[in-house]
Amino acid sequence: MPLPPGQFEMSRFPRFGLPEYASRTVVSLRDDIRIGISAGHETALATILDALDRVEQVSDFHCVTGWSVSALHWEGYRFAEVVDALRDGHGAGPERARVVEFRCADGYRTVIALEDLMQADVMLADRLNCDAIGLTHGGALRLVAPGLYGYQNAKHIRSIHLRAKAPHRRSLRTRLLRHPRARVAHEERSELLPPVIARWIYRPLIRPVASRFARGERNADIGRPT
Ligand SMILES: Nc1nc2c(c(=O)[nH]1)N[C@H]1C(S)=C(S)[C@@H](COP(=O)(O)O)O[C@H]1N2
Ligand SMILES: [Mo]
Repeated sequence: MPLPPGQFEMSRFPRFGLPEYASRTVVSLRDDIRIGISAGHETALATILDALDRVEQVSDFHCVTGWSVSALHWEGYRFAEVVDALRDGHGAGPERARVVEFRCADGYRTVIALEDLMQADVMLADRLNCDAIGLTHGGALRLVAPGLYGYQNAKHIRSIHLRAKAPHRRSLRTRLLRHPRARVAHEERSELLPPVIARWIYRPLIRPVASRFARGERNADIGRPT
């Protein structure tokens, strides 16, 4: 696939994210992940996943700071099938849902338009390039949404909630650094800044942030049983 506007190709898939999450090295546990609708019940996501077919896909990944990696091989479940199963179980409730909030084991959160998550290439993935997704890339389960910038591809998912609208007001920092939709094809890098300005601000952050994430991961190895 040709690179989207403003992206460059990286040969290796780095551990990456917002700097404050670099040393938060916690994975989620598949059986603990909850899914629900705002006012309704929560259920264990695993019971929904266990009834679905497993799927695989090869797709590219684009971080808003400008790096992309191509041809990652993911395995897991189609997100749209998870939503359909939830609707079957809950009747009318999810009909009003417009957004989905993901909360992650490291404290990261993001809110995504449901419409963007119903695309055929959106997955909940538990395997990457033939291995379980570990600490590096968002184990036990992460979102893979190739059409949305990396910051919408929530790692270490702990809960998923379908909601009528976003639960929080967006802070100024969030509005500067992220766009509520984040569609790569529309270069939705920032809610407030034009994309070319956002490119210019983001580019110098790539190396230092990648180093922080690599260091965070190395430190997590210390004391781990061998
Ligand atoms: N839980 C969690 N998910 C996250 C992040 C994070 O810091 N924590 N960072 C986001 C950003 S900005 C990017 S680019 C991708 C990076 O995914 P990777 O570490 O697999 O490269 O994860 C996204 N999902
Ligand atoms: Mo990112």
